[in-house]
Amino acid sequence: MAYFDCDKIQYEGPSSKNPLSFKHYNPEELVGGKSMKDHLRFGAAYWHVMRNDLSDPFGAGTAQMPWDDGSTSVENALNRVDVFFEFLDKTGIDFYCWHDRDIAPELNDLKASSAALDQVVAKLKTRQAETGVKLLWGTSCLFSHPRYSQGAATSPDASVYAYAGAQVKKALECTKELDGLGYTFWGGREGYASLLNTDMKRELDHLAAFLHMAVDHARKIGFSGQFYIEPKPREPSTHQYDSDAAACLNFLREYGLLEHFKLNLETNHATLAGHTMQHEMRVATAAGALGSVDANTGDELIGWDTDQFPTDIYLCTEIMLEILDMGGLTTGGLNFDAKRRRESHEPIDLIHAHVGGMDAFARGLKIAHAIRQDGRLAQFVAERYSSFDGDLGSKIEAGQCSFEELEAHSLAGGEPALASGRQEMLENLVNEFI
Ligand code: XUL
Ligand code: CO
Repeated sequence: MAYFDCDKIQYEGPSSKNPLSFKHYNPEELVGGKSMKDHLRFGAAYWHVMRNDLSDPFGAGTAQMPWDDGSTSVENALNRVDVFFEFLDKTGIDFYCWHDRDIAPELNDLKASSAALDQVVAKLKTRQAETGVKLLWGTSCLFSHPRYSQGAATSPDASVYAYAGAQVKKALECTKELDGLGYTFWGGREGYASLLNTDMKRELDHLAAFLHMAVDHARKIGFSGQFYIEPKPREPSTHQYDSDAAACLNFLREYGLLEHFKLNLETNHATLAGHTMQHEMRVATAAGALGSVDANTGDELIGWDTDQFPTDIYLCTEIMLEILDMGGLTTGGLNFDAKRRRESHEPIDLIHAHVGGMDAFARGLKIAHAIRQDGRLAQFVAERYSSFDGDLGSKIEAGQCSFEELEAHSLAGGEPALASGRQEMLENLVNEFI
């Protein structure tokens, strides 16, 4: 039974008027000697594609899901797997991500929930083998169930902490079973609403111990995938410990975890933190810790995590510039952690949404590649810092300079003649390529 009313989406080129075609994403087309497919490594989020009913705080779900009987049965969960793979086949998306409780039901009993998970994982494994689809990363839902209302790895209750550990243990084992390329920790409710009832230092210590246990368990079971932390500053907690890339890197360094973790950055989380996505990516790359991307966007006029599909060509260009600059994605991908608007309730809207995101990123890739080939932007930046290539600058960069030498240089050289930053000229240059 097919649920998405279309054939497999084909590349038809920029002049096509068919909304269910790729105008720019041509999977095998080479950009700089590498296929678009390998550059972009698109992933689909099981939670949005299969489980998001498009409800919001003011109203019920609108999404039509004719395949779903609304029950928490394992049978229903198994049925969803086939629908999801129909979706992946039609969009040509090669990777996917899940939370344990998206793919299998929470049965309010650890043993029963884990047994249900095993059944669904077995089916996912079969479907992966049949199709070549890969699991980009798995994660554990440690934020929906009321037991986690005060946090999971930062809960004040050691029994809740233990339950969360048991859940991650199992999710890690399932990720390994599915040859997952990574495992993500998003903060969920790891944060606080009030300091009146919170021992922050203790919670941070507990979180670090939890992540160390995850690393240890991965080693024990032979899981060699990449661990990620996904920063987000607020929502659901007022204050999230993993608030942005810099905060995560500091936490990972402080607790000796940086060698085991990279960052999975999400655009809407960056903007909630008061940053651009490009800023967050640059912070991560500077630390050698950019791992993967949750590809979405927020809404300039709405102050929460709207998880919209990325359609902005500037945004996709900036993201692809950062990815190309770091030498490309390795374990990570561009996971569409994005949902349709509540008004786009038909199954086919899922296809429209992903096709649009894929095409926007394909354009971003081609434009970013062209900007890099052109070389003027990089050359400008290199020249802007070229005074640090001289004798004094090299000494500074090598950590071999003193304030006495800086003073001597300034006394001899007088007032420095500053060059223009030329921001507007560079913005115009980028526009040449858009
Ligand atoms: C929440 C979010 C999550 C993570 C996985 O804002 O982005 O879906 O990506 O837990
Ligand atoms: Co995300």
